[in-house]
Amino acid sequence: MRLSRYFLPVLKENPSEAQIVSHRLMLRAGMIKQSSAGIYSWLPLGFKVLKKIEGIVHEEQMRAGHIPLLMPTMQPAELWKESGRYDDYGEEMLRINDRHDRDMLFGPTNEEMITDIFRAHVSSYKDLPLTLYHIQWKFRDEIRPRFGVMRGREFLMKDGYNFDLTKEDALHAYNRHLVTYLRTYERMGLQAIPMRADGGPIGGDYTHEFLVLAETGESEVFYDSAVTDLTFGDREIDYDSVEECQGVLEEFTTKYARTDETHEAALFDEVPEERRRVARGIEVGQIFYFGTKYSEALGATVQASEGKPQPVHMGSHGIGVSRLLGAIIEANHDDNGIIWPEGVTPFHCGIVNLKQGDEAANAACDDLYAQLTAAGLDPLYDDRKERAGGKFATMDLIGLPWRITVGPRGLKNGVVELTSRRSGESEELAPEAAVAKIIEIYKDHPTPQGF
Ligand code: 5CA
Repeated sequence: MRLSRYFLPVLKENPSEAQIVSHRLMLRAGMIKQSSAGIYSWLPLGFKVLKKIEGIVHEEQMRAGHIPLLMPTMQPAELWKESGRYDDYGEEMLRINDRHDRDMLFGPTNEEMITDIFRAHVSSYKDLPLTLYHIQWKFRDEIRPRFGVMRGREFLMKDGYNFDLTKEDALHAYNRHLVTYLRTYERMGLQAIPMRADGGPIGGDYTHEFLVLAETGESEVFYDSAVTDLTFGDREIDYDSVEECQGVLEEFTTKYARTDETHEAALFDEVPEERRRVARGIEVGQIFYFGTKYSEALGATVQASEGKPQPVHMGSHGIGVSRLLGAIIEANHDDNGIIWPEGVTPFHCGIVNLKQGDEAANAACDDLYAQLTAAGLDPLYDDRKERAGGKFATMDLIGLPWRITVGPRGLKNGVVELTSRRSGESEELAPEAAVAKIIEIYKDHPTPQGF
């Protein structure tokens, strides 16, 4: 993309309404525009990152054998009356009447609807295990929408639902989700720690939240600092193996790590004092096992090999897709702007032409652009007639992890400059060598093609 032809409405001033850094930077970098409280338009740069995050979530879900589908945002009230949650859900649910005066609602989550799909089409144990998921907009009429996309009213969520014959099978699905989540967040450059939590309006007493540590997080958390040493890394895992998934769950959840809802001071005191941490975190996902709560209420049963039909065991598993942008920025920024991890960056690399119009500089930039594009990468070429300082400031603000700077003086010596946004370090090298290095870097960060 050439910046002169792109739509990147960056703001020079700090927007006064933003209280936390990620919100401020998303507004300043021209990623989002508020439409009303807690509801945002996703401008091209924000949309691009959102799609990258979605892509990683899809890849990791499908890797584990989970099946994507798409349910509507609007739901009929009847389903929620069947489960009993229509009244329970309270004012967070946006209720709407259609022209025939039918009660509808904008879905805050989809347990009822997916159970309805299941009961309509599945009746044999042979169709199990089954995990279906979608990535769809949700609406929760939060009393205090704030911090930009972090606590929105309309927000994008991945929600997945497992259907299993037995509790044991459903717990395997739970563990499998935990593994997929660890991989997912690490690919986004995040450490998200699973912590024992509370079921809330979804239900169930067996649930973990995934928390990214950040001072601006809304949750208070208590943990053994040894959990922060754990990484999933690039290990291969057999998602069908009960032992392997259980092993990962034990590795990542045995040490003390809880949100304030489930915190137990006596247990926490057993952690060696120097490892006890009380901090704040951003909840970027939650997994639940709630057994037959919805299947019983809605009559989602399967016929086992013998005996009468029995309600299936279920769980649901959410990732805050749009919230993740805020969480990633909270964890990756400096005074000059965002620092995208390679896995989710909107463009792989910036190209800054220090002297737009100079024949040699223009030709070198065009060439770099062509080579990177031919390698399947997505560069952003700042081809505007602007001062170098302004171009650098924009690149730093929008946070592309790598920048190639091209100027007539360097070209005379056959070199361009390659700069890391994170370390600030630069090296001079031949244009082809810079391209080769960028290609090499992104080999380790396969990202779905962007928009
Ligand atoms: N049905 C279950 C799991 S599929 C569910 O709804 N879980 S949840 O309530 O925990 O939401 C899943 C994730 O969505 C949360 O972990 C959080 O990351 C994100 N989320 C929840 N509310 C908001 C909100 N108001 N704004 C942005 N993200 C949100």
